[in-house]
Amino acid sequence: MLNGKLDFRSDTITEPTEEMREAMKRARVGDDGREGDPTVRELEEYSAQLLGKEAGLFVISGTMGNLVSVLTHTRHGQEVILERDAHLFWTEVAGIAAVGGLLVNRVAGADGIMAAEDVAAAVRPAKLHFPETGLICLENTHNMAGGTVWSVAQMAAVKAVASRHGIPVHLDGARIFNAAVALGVPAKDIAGQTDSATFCLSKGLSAPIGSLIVGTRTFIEAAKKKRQMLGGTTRQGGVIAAAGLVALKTMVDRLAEDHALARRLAEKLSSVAGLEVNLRTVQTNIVRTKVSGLGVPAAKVAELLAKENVHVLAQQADTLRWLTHRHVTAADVD
Ligand code: TLP
Repeated sequence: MLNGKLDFRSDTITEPTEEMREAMKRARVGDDGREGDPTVRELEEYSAQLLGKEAGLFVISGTMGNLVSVLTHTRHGQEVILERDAHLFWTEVAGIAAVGGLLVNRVAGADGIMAAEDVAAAVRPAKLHFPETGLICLENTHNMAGGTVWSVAQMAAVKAVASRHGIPVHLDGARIFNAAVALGVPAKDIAGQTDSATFCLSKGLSAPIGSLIVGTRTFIEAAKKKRQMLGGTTRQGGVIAAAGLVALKTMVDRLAEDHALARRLAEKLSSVAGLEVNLRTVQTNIVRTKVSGLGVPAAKVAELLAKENVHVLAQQADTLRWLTHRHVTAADVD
């Protein structure tokens, strides 16, 4: 329950903890566009170390993190391979096409997971008429597939294809810590399969603002320039980075509770007549329910539920999305 609402729309609605608010108040700051902000730098270094990369870069959102990363890896006119239902394709306002001049090549995955051979088949052969494949993007966990998790081995198989062709791989790891908790591995094992990764502080981890890009030092230096171009350099960013450090140090392990609650929710919803729940894809904190059996569009169902103080997202015409997070309890689910 948050502000009197049963709000399952997204984990992005989570509010900063008291410890985060205290850390924000006390944060040491500087001008991050000049000599640097010490707290932003600490967050960047901590993130890089956590994900096993050389360097990190603070950005305002996951959308900016993905765009900056894609721009840094590619050149205008190249093609990017991504999964058919990638967040980068559906819900990032075509930034990579509009700003990056990139063509997208969508590969259909099973529950959001692309098979390495399908990725290999999508790589463009060197031919006069073809664009060059400039990048492969993965998403772990996969939002539209219902929070599904790529195993480290599945990612490694795609990375092997990419390496064979000399193509870099970027990870949209907005919810990488949900994936790590679900797999029971450190997040660096997941990020270790890609050249760069973006992850969010402001989803299940409850920080108010912010995402990180991690990669090699050279990559991050180039990414800094793209971030500046997009107007993303902060000044006294330490005020928000301080909350991000608390998020990484105190909020990761508890994601297991969100996963258990999602399972409980999915099982209960699956017994409701007219709803169809694919329990196989309930692997982290996302539950998708098809409402076709109710004979009304998802948007209408969401509207009616809101009247009962249950807030959900109509993610597709026939599908509702429910997310569990820190402000949802077992009693709320029941
Ligand atoms: N996802 C949001 C919405 O789609 C707005 C949500 O509620 O799930 N990658 C993935 C996989 C994401 O789920 C999101 C946000 C982003 C990138 C973008 O992050 P932000 O919202 O910080 O720009």
